[in-house]
Amino acid sequence: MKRALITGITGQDGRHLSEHLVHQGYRVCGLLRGQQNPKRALVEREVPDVELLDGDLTDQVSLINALQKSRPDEVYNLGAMSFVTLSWKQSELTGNVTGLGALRMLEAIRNVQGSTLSGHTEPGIKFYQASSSEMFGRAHEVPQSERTLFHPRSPYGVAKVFAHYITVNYRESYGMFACSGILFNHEGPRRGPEFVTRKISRSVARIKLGLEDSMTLGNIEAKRDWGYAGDYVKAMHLMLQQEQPDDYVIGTGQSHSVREFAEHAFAHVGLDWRKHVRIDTDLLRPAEVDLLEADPSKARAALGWAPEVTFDDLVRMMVDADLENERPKA
Ligand code: NAP
Ligand code: F7E
Repeated sequence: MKRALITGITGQDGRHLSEHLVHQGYRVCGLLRGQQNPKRALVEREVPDVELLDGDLTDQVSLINALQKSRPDEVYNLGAMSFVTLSWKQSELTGNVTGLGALRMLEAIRNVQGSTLSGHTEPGIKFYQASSSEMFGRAHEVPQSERTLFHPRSPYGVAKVFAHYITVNYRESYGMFACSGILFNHEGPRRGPEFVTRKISRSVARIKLGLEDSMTLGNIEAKRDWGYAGDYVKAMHLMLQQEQPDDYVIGTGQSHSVREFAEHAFAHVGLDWRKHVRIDTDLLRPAEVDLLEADPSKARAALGWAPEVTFDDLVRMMVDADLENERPKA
């Protein structure tokens, strides 16, 4: 039985990935931070087979302990301060968790494998780093591939660039089986309500149910390549099953604006978005990422990966799930 350790187990991807790995026959451990993490119960309910271990990406010893307890074949580093807006307000924390957290985990792996600073490690524990399309930021070309220059536009994007390159560097310096998945936006009913797609699907449901009348948005012209999280975690797993470690762009190859997402979501319940959406300039970011669109051809060819859920399916899935969540319980 293969074993995996996942950081960020309480997040959207952690819950999808753990489900996928349990289904593949893995024994899965997840790193849980804090004394009374409010999301513990959620993870225990959704993926009861996962064993939760205490630890925090800002605490190196806790990572070593978690590795010693879980003895994983594969480590998936999904833990991060992942909300771009908050990264301007808590830039140091973002650098520490999202950037240095990856380095701490790589060093923890070297520590438990008994490596020396100069010598190459045996490619024992495989490592996956959750890199992000936010690294492309003010994109130098459209679509973006593994060869596109990085130009991050937020403290979050900058921290992810550090984590990405330290992963590449540990692969090259120590021969570690370390991969980075450069994932474009992926969403679904488990998406945190602070992100724009879930903010919209939740508001649409509440407006349809008569619980609210309007919602606010910031820059509705921003374009993203949105896919479904359940499809994307399969790519993470596939990367660690290859002969050689490498980096891959994962996305759909199609982009849509926030305006289009809202239009589709309101239309799905028979409403006109223009009657319910107000623009709030306080929601604009100090520096915006205008257009992200993936070129996932390498992943398609090398991993045989392709997304299954379309943009329309995704919008419908999220709105339907929120109609169910928000419906007053009898
Ligand atoms: P998410 O829902 O925001 O989850 C983030 C996870 O990180 C949570 O489990 C959180 O735990 C954990 N975390 C935060 N601070 C931590 C710390 N100090 N130590 C350990 N864990 C900590 O994010 P997601 O959407 O699942 O994304 C997963 C990863 O992929 C993240 O690294 C994200 O930056 C990256 N990514 C996401 C996307 C996307 O579109 N979703 C695209 C590209 C890359 P708590 O619940 O305890 O806060
Ligand atoms: O914003 C615009 C906003 O916060 C998308 C994270 O998972 O994906 C995510 O980062 C766009 C931006 O996601 C609102 O200005 C308009 O242009 O949903 P978001 P994100 O910033 O793209 C990447 C790949 C990650 O790696 C990150 O971890 O929508 N927007 N109005 C708004 N955004 C929010 N949140 N709220 C609004 O009201």
